[in-house]
Amino acid sequence: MSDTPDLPVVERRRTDGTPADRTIPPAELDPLRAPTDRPIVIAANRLPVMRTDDGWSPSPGGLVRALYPMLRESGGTWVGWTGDADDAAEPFSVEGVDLHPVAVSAEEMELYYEGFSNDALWPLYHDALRESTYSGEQWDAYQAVNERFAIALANIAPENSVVWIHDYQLQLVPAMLRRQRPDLTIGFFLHIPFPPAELFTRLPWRDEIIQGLLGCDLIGFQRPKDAANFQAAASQLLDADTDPDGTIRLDGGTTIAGVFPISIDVTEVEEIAAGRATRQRTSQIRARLGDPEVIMLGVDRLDYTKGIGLRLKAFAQLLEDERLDPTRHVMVQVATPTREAVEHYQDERAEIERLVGEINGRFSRIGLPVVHYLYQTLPYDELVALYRAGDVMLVTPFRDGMNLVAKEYCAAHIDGDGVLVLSEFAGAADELTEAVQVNPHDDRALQDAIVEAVEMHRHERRGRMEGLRNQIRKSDVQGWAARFLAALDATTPTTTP
Ligand code: GDG
Repeated sequence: MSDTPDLPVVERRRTDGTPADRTIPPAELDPLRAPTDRPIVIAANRLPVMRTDDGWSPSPGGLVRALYPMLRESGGTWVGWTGDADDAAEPFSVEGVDLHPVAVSAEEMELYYEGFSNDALWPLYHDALRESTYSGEQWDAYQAVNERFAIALANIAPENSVVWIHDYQLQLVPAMLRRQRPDLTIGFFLHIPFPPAELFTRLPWRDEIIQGLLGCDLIGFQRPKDAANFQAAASQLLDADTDPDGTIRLDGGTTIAGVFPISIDVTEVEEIAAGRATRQRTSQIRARLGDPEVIMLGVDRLDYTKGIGLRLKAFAQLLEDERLDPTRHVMVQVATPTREAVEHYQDERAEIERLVGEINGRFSRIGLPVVHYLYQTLPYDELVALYRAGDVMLVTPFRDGMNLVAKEYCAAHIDGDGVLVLSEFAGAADELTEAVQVNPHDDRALQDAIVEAVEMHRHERRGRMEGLRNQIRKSDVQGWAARFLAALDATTPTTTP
């Protein structure tokens, strides 16, 4: 839940240009009952809808598909920004779900969103992979937008309802809301890692962020380590009492830090993968790439956390050392545009494009590039066709909350084949133990992992993929949402200190 839009989805359109999910029929979404009798109110930086020629329709993607039916059933509301600066749209409703826009000005977009959220918090929460910018002006805007969200929630949440707030852009909202509405049950899910205390304490406003989050009854994290890091920060900075079971007590309030690894809509990906059009497109992609023996695939937002550059360097070294052969092995890298106004992202793009040019210049043949690089947001069914075409999927982030691409790749491989190379620093590594796991900082290990994947015997490939697919089927995004909401419902609302 990190970018434009701030949900783990990007616009999904069919290859003929029509939206893949213009409308999500209620019948398709209804089977899951909300695990609480109380109305649910969601808050996220972005609303779960996109503009179409006919108005608005739900943004496609797993998270929205999981939450939409619950909201509709519970008579709930989603509070968020439309994505356009200064858009003070009136509340509206899409397919039975009430949507409540929160206005964000052009200046706040720069200071709160690109600045504090994506140039201070994002790098700090990802191992400080880039220098954070800490600016009082950005912090002021972050507080102002969080306050606006809290006021909107306080005004619209029905009495004793359940409020579920999402991600690092809104960490102050829980305590702001708690002060105004002690009757509410408040949950928060952090989609990105929570850093170790020794990094987190660099943040000039570290106490305020912890206090903000401790307004919750339940905070969900992707990995046990994230929950432990948060507990350690609360204990060290605010002297909160913490229990090994995740309970945190401060000033008469109780918050639980729990672990809820997010997942994907497995059925949706499997259905797209099984479609005739997808199968045809997969064959066409292979043919267009020159029918190579092995297609290696990378799919990422173009973010410096994702390790795209080191993956390209490992591929280049393997070609150089003749462990891979440019006539038999090709790489496709989809790098989705993201946060283009932020300087670290401009630098990362320049470096990746330089590397792609260098590798192609050295190893390609006329009409047959060895790296196919797409700086584009592809239609979702095109992405699934690519997943199916990919023999080896390279997911090598330096740090990643979960990484849904790794799960989507496995779900798309309904043929039971394919190898996933996965960084141990992606949250998905906890569950996807049948992947070829690697420390991406170790260049030789990464090269060896790629060769191991390329040369893996069919029997082993299939055995591992079966394990991966079984694991993913066991925990889809619907189950994730249901587990979080059930745990939240089970907490006792804290009272105002
Ligand atoms: C954050 C956390 C956590 C990518 N390119 C295209 C496209 N995508 C879609 C993928 C996938 C999503 O974007 C990316 O999700 P990830 O999980 O891989 O990464 P982040 O965007 O960084 O997400 C992450 C997540 O939140 C959820 O909690 O897992 O750790 O950083 O769904 O399919 N979709 C389309 N075209 C593209 O070109 N249509």
